[in-house]
Amino acid sequence: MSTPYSALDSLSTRQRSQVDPHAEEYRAEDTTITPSPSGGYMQRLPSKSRLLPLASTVADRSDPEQKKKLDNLFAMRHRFLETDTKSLLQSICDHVELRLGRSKWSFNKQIAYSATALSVRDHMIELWNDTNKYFHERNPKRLYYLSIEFLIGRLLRSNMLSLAIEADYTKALSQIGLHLEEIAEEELDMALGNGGLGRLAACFLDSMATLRLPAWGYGLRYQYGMFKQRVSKEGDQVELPDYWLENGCPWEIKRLDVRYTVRFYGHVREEKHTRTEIRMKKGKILRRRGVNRGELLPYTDGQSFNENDWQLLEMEVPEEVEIEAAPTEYFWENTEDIYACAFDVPIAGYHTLNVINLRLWQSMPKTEFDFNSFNRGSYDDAMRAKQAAETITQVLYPNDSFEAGKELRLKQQYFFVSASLQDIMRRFRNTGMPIQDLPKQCIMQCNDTHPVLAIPELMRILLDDEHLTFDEAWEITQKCFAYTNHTVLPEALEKWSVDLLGRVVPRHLQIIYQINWLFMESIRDQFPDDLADLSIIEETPVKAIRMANLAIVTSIKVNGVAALHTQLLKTTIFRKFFKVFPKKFLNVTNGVTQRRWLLECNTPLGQLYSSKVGTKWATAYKVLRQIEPHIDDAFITQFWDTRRIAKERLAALIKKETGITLNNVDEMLFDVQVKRIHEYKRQSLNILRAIAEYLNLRTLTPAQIAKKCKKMIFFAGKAAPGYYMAKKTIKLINCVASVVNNDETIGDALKIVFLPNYNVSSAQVIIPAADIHEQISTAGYEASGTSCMKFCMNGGIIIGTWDGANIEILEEIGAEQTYMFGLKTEQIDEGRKQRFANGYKMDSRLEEALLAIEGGLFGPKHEFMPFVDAIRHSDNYVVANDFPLYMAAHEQVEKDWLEKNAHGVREKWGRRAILSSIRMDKFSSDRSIIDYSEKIWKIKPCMVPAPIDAP
Ligand code: F58
Repeated sequence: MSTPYSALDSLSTRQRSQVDPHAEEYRAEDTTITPSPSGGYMQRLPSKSRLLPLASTVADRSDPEQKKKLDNLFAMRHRFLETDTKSLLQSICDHVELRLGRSKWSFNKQIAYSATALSVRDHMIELWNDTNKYFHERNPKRLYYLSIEFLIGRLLRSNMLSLAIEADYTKALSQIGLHLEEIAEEELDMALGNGGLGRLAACFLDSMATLRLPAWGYGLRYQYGMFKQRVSKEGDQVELPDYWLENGCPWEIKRLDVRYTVRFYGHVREEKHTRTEIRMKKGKILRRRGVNRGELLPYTDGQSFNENDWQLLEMEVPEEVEIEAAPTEYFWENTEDIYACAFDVPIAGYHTLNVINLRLWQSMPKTEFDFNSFNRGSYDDAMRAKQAAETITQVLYPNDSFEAGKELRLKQQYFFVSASLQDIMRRFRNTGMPIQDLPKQCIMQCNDTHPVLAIPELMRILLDDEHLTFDEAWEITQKCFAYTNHTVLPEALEKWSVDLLGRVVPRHLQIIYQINWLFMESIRDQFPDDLADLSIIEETPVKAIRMANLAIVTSIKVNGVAALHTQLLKTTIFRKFFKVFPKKFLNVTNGVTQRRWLLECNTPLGQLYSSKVGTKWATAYKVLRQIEPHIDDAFITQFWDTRRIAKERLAALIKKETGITLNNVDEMLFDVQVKRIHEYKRQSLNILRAIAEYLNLRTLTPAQIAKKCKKMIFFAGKAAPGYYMAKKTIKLINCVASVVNNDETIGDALKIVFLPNYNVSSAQVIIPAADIHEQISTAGYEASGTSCMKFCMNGGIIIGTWDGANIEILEEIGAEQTYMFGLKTEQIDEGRKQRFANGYKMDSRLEEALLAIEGGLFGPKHEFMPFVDAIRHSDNYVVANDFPLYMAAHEQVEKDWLEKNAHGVREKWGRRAILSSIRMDKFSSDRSIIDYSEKIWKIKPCMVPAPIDAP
């Protein structure tokens, strides 16, 4: 019999029957972070110990009354929910009827989705509660991942996979005529991010949970996520609001009990605490001589007196002095206050009992409306404050919003960190530890500079609430933060004007100035010439706070996201900081979760791999390397079978969304570039190459065309609404596509597709289908890039520049598996000079492509002139230099694609694709998170123990 109150002791039989056969292999101590090769629920027990009841509960049990209540409660939920088909079906029906209030006799797919998701969520909540309880009892050091974006995507299938209940639900749903794949399509993406940075945060959460780390994610619950992209008839991007909460979000748990006040504006009142003391000091006085001898008068230097009557004496005299009785106090007053309300999203680890929490904050008014205005009949005025409060988390900012001066963006950032820190501090205070132990108990990772106001906010709490001295507060704060940088573009480094920051958070501006003063003093002697660059305050006419500088000065560690990127941080934008703090800088190369980006999105390939080496690779990617000896003709043929499925799936999506038909996808090279549209990512280079290839096709005879490699050049991605050039690039792609796809003379030789509204769920269809993927940024501009990792994992072959993570990928998978081209980072400046030197001759194919655009072959030439002019006259991203090298690389791609063995199989290509895929272990986010944990966070797993016999 197991001890009561040990919820985990009482897993249902289903869960116990899933004991992983490899569990015995898992010998790592729970003090070492090792992805479990077993990947099963049943990790080794940390000891014979069971999950203990909360200490308070134990105490209560001595009281018979209390004991009875607790026994009754425990009896209600002492077993985990059952997962047999009947129970699951029952649960889905219950949710349809009882939670969603619909009739079980007629409900649509959307309700079926919501009910199924709520049912899955029930299973997660059980584990999530136990995880929270277990963390609370063990009280380990915690990691808080602060990110203003989490690009989660859909959760239904990934949660089912994590809990190992997909097959059970598929069966249950089939009994009422529903297909899991169909209802999964009803889920709206949680698109709370712009791109790579937000998606990285989502992959990291998945790994943190899977590695059983005591970690929390904190973010914002935007009501409108990344805008929906449509393409107009003319080929322009059209932005529509993304109201992802249209049907409610079944994953989140609204926490009415977790609510904090966040303050803005107001002013800071200083209260000096002094008292008057009488002190004796050496002084001079005059003493009368003669009859009145003894009379005393104060003497001031230079005063004249009659020496016959007065004698000058030196002696101790009393004096009144004002002294500081206590440190000056600062009161932030007359603020405008709103509430931050918590919405929790449980994040399940894969095949583990750990389910961690992502807490998203939503802004709410403190008072529903202004009664006075309401009573006066001015309903608009009555609602104004409410609306202003709600605006803060209304919409996700698109990525063109670097410049200072965006008040709402600043308020979003402060709102986010203030709520998160109040929550973190509440949890810390509950431990009863002294405030000086804060760094032993928590570390906060700032995902870029957006959460960096957390630094002055923690200082403010320590100074104004905990009443520490500045030195004490600073000592603690410096040990609590780490900062990840995601860009080397100087213009993308965040700055806030001093005026704005001082208005919105006046106390924080004071603190930032004081931090800067301390820092400047500490380096003044050693780095006198660098002070202006190192200063947190930029002394430009409009003074600004440099958030990256504040982050670097404070953080325990600063990391870049790929080896080249970190190197560039040290030698370019943060060169001077690297001189001051050489030990702070380190690299943690990005990674992606293979669970979403292979297991979930490419089931056929995943199954093929598992058939050879088992399923352990889901938590230990390295296991896939064991496939290498199995790569024979039969395996390669099977690999191509999986690709056909993936390519047909993408072709169907393209047909549905654009009307374009792709025939014979097996033979067609799928050449894919998907990412945010940005000049440095060079969709421009790709579309110019596409035009050049098209112009060449037009010169060929039908017989020659028939021999050519058939290809689809595929684009997807969003342009920031205010980014003119990026939007013109989208239009050009669409206009070129329309001409090429309708040119019957070239048949199926070339198709160009722009798929609107790129998001996580369409990425899960696109990525498995790519034969080639374009990672062609100007060298030195892409911090890392993560889609390249997802493509490679799925067997897409990289055509890329010497940039970001491409370089490390090549080192891992072998140069033979890649098509690398173009100028290297250190050659870019020289390349630019040559490009505009006398005698430079542009590649003739590029010249023709530009002429074709200028000549109006693709429609509104005047609209494309800025695009053409940029290449002709400034070419900041060295498109012209790299163009011939890029064309050569593609010629090689075509040649290799056409090569087949005697059995008509693309054997060599298939082998390279498989090798690319199985050698990607370095780029699993599990590896990244282990690096962060060991090198920066210094945290250890806190594994929720496996159940012991159920009663
Ligand atoms: C991306 N940054 C980098 N920023 O461009 C990419 O190389 C890297 O792989 C990835 O981060 C993860 O490290 C990125 O996605 C944004 O989306 C910002 C969001 C906030 C506004 C400015 C852009």
